[in-house]
Amino acid sequence: MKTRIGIIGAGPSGLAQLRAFDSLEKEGKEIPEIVCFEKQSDWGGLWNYTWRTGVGKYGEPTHGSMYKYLWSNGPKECLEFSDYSFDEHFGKPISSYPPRPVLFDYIQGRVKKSGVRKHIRFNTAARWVSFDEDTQKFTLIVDDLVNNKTYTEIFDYLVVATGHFSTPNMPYFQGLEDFPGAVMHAHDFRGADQFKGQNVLLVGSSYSAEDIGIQCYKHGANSVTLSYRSNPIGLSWPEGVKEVPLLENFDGEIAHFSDGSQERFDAVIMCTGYQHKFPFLPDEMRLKTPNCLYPDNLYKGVVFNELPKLIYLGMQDQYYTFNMFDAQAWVARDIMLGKLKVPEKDERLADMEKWLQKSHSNKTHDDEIDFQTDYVKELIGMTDYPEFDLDTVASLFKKWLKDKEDDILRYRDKTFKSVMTGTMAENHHTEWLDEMDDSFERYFSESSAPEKNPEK
Ligand code: FAD
Ligand code: NA7
Repeated sequence: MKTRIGIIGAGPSGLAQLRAFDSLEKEGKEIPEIVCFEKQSDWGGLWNYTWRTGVGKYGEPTHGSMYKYLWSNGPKECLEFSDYSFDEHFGKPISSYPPRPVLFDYIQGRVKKSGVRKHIRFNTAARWVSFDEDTQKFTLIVDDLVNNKTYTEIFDYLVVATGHFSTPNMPYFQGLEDFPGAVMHAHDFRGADQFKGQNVLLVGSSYSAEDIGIQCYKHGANSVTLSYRSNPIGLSWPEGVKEVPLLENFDGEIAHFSDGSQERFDAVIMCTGYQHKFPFLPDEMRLKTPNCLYPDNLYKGVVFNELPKLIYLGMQDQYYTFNMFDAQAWVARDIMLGKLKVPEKDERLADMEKWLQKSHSNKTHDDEIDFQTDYVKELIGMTDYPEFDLDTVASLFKKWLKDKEDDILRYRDKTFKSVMTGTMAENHHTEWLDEMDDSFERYFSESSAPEKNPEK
């Protein structure tokens, strides 16, 4: 019997796993039987934009957290696949911070070329998993959403690649129930247009608060206020955007903050992060972690320590994304093929402890970048995933942080050189602040006569 591998999720992580096996098959090697289950009707995970919020067509919780006008929040040169460059895909240099549809196109290019779509069953949601100690096999129950049918599949290995930026962490503040305006989580934010002319309060001080805040500014909100719990983002914000300490409660439309200040708002967006949520996994197989750079219980960040045949991809907080998922997927592939040996539990624990201790000593964002760089380096050293200059990528990430500090409204106009091909990125024809159209067509149009942002 051929080894059977089940993959849950066809976002960038699940696709990396499919591509990892495909790269071996292209070398003429025999690969296991693979089935990937994806609850959406297409691949790409979060990059597959949906206008829907709440539940989808078949009543499943909507996975998408991305929004209209989302442009890459880091340089594309930091996420480039080392086996499929931007040059190979687009055939010409493009800017360093493309909009979502352009990156979605790039992700799809590699998997279209490799032909892995045949392994994916779309509109199919994982419902429940169990593991039989005697047979050492997983039973996966799935729902075919289109035909409203439930069925079961048996696997030797299971790869969980369901992402962790989809289930909102939604806090409560006293008086919210009587707040007269819109209250939403970043997960349900689909575009800043609706906040034009409004006074918007965002709770949180991380990526979502920062980007949704400047989206609202760009698209004409009257004022944007970011409320932080631990630390402010601390950038020099344009006029009309400010940071205040933590929200305490509402009195009608008036928000009260912990420094005693108060202000009237039209809308509240909770940019308060997400929960790792695996409703299809029993307690003993569930990864339980906050959003951090080294989730406990995952050997090499991928192998579930309590059950090494269970693999998790992409569960870390992310500086690195696509190429880190690749590095993980290649390691997972070689483990599943028996080419890489998973050591005994004690050794695994010692290895995880080493990384956990290291992660606890991170003090600055630069430390975090170095930490994740070392992690990705170690993984890449374990397999035949094409090596690339990770130290240079780390320096690009640090430059990106500095650029944001220098000018949060203009960092996306900067350009970087690819570490894969040496190609220098192009300047986009229009500055980010003036570019109100994030479509693929507009991005690749020749227009060099930008219209000024009418809101700014
Ligand atoms: P996901 O992309 O979340 O994909 C998981 C897949 O699993 C989905 O297709 C989902 O439908 C499927 N799934 C879930 N549950 C089930 C189930 N029960 N059964 C079957 N299928 C299931 N990264 C960057 O590099 N650059 C950016 O600019 C950037 N911007 C971001 C902006 C936002 C708002 C968010 C939330 C994230 C952003 N990210 C960005 C990070 C993002 O996490 C990664 O780029 C990437 O999408 C993670 O891939 P993934 O495959 O691990 O997870
Ligand atoms: P993150 O990066 O996990 O950040 C969550 C933020 O929410 C962080 O600032 C938290 O503050 C804050 N938070 C969480 N709970 C609360 C409560 N109860 N009150 C106030 N503030 C709170 O999530 P993001 O959505 O920003 O980013 C996730 C991904 O989306 C990222 O990869 C991007 O690419 C896009 P803390 O600092 O913990 O006090």
